[in-house]
Amino acid sequence: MSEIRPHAAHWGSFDAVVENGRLTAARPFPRDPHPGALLDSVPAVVHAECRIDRPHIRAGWLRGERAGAERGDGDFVPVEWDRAIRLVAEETARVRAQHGDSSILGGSYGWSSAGRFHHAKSQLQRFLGLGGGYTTQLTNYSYGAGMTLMPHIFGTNDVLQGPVTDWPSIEKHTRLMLCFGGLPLKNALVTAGGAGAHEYVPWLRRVAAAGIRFVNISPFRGDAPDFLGAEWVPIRPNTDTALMLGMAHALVTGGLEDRGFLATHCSGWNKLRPYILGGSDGTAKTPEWAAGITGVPPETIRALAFEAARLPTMLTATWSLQRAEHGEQPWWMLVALASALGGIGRPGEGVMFGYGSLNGMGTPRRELPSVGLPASRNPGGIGIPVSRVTELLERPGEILQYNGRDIRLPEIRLIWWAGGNPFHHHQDLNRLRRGWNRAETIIVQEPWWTAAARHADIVLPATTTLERNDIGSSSRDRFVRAMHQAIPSQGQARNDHDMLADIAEALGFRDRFTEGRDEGAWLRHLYERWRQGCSRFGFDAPDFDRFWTTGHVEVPPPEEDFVLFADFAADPAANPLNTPSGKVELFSETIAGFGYDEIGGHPRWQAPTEYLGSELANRFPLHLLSFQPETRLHGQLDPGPVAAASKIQGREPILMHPEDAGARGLAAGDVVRVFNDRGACLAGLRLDAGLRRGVVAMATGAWWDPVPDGKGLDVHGNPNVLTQDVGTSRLGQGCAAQSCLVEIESFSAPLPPVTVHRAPSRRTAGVAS
Ligand SMILES: Nc1nc2c(c(=O)[nH]1)N[C@H]1C(S)=C(S)[C@@H](COP(=O)(O)OP(=O)(O)OC[C@H]3O[C@@H](n4cnc5c(=O)[nH]c(N)nc54)[C@H](O)[C@@H]3O)O[C@H]1N2
Ligand SMILES: Nc1nc2c(c(=O)[nH]1)N[C@H]1C(S)=C(S)[C@@H](COP(=O)(O)OP(=O)(O)OC[C@H]3O[C@@H](n4cnc5c(=O)[nH]c(N)nc54)[C@H](O)[C@@H]3O)O[C@H]1N2
Ligand SMILES: [Mo]
Repeated sequence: MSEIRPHAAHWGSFDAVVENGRLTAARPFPRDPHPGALLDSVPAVVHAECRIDRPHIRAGWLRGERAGAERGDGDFVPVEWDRAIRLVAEETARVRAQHGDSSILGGSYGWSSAGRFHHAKSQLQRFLGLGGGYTTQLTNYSYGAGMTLMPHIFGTNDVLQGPVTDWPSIEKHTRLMLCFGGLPLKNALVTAGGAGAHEYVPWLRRVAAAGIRFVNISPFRGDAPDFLGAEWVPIRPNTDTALMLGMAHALVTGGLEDRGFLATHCSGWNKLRPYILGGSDGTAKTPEWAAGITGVPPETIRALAFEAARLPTMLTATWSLQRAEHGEQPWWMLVALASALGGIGRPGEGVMFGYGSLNGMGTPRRELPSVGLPASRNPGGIGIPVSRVTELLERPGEILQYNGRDIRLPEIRLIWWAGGNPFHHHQDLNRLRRGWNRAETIIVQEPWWTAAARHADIVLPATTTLERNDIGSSSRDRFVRAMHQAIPSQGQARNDHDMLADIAEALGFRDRFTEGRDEGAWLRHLYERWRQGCSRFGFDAPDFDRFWTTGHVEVPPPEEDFVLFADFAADPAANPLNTPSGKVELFSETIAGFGYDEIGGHPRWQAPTEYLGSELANRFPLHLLSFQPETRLHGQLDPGPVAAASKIQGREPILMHPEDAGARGLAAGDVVRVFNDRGACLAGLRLDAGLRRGVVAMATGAWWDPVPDGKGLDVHGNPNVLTQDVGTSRLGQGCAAQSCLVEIESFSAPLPPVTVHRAPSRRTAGVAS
């Protein structure tokens, strides 16, 4: 007899099919118009061999090896929950008392799971905030540079977080869509908080049928699905700013710029224009100049500019463009280009970031709150930009500059992570590991033996969403989903909330943490808060009991198309932007005033230290893109069958142009060694003529599996052993993962096995408590 339970995940809503206490299938939510294949991985992953079955403590930590200890040798001692809770509470109290609250790093960045109550990162932050405070993390990996820049330029982050101008407006009004980074299908498999409906592909098909001309400006042809019929402009990675400048030059010299809009809606054109024409630095940013940098022919650059001036045009860039050294520049320059075209705030025109980056961007949505835990407080209050985590660990006491602020870096003694995987998300993992090992104690809450859990001292096994009740919700999705518990806790796993409540009890603040509610009472409470919030926006949601039995609430789509900045476009004096000038800032006095030499007052071309035009390309002649995986969500679902089916001899595939492979004597299906000065990994070679020559691409997310030989060869294929760990600039301090050069050679030694999907070896002998 099978039972069916409604459920939700970042990769889609589904009906959980349960037989004899085991999840046997995840059947797509019937209301989802385009469910994704990632659901096929769920049952195997929930019951995977690499689930953490009970609390574990690193044997060395129990022997007193703390700061400077090498982690990751797999030598763990299983312990009872009571003992784990006691040790964690004592250690937290000790560190707070001896070193202060800011010596605990608890930002705990990561996607956690769908389900807004049991959201692990929020639970941990609430716990650490109530306990006295902690060092937290600011911005994100996704668009950290962009989200720091855009408030200076547009006075808002709506242009990247949404609501962006929606697909119905594009369908009716756009004639040309220039897509930097394309409109990839793979990224729309997920929505943070739980995708009820995957509406991206249906909308893309509709806008394609409307006869819009699409241009995919990307090193990778595969960034646009065939049905768009997109023209492909293969550009060198990290050179988009130069292409945009070349287009702007063609507009200005052709007299095609919208002078009215530039005068009434923008500030700083008088400074940017001379830069484009060469008056301010002696170099005219002609299409010929841009061609030398981008590898795109000057005729193409000119034609793109003239077409964009002639047709109602939407400019868009994926978030990836700003995850690069000087990543602020292409986004700022795209805003400048849209300003020169004059379409900002007109239906179907202007500039938006990330239509192709996540399901739900551009989907029509009503302005409504989403379900969530109330924001927690952090009295300690120190925050560092998230992608500067290694620097934080490496140079305590020193200053980190960020967006006009000088942040003194605290000395971190205790690292605590729940719901994120730094050994997935961070760059230059060998360097991260050295910084990480400086901590005295590392606590990780995880359902699986990820690399982060393997590099912890105290490992607390968390349940998956299937083992608890919750509510799935995202502001980008029309469905709020009931997530019914489908199976019992696996092994001794516990909910993050419950384990933190017990630790809070040992520290004397259980009641403040739980507010006297259990899971059921919290869900009702959060739902009711949401329901009341909705009624203020004129939407009457059903009561909790009806919601819970129906399994979902559907929010009707809005009646009108949405156009971002429409009011501002219509009357900039009456509806100014929230910027110092009230206009779009093509020159920012604020940014110029920070005095950072790597970012000036207006967008400009700056060569990254690593790209195909830099000197380092003589030694490492291939530009590595590490994009989002089609087969999983970051590291999540990597042990599942969908990811396994794509691997080559168990290694993550790397895409390469056939001629680049031929020049190195490599063939499809080979296991190759990808390397630079920072590290090396193995990968399985896949040939793809749709990649620009000199560019290789590998998805993120294969679990880091370094051989313990001291040299750290990752045998599985995690691109973050290769990527560069620098901030985009001192303005954004975003992650610069896309600025990375490598070389590839054949790997002829016997293939080391991939063991990371098995539980680590462990000592069962107890150690006295
Ligand atoms: N090279 C390169 N690196 C990148 C990027 C790139 O483009 N290139 N992209 C970056 C981006 S945009 C992002 S957002 C990051 C993503 O980085 P992360 O968000 O850190 O990656 P995830 O693998 O989703 O990590 C979430 C972790 O939470 C765990 N988890 C799930 N449910 C629960 C739960 O209920 N309780 C607990 N305690 N844990 C749970 C999962 O098992 C998983 O290990 O990666 C970044 N890294
Ligand atoms: N299936 C799946 N979907 C996901 C995720 C996932 O893990 N799995 N992660 C989600 C998350 S957290 C985020 S933040 C978003 C990220 O969304 P994006 O940042 O948009 O995703 P990417 O796949 O890194 O990049 C999109 C494309 O940009 C191109 N590109 C890279 N560098 C350059 C460049 O310099 N110039 C140009 N013109 N193009 C370039 C690459 O070819 C790549 O395919 O994706 C989300 N969607
Ligand atoms: Mo992200």
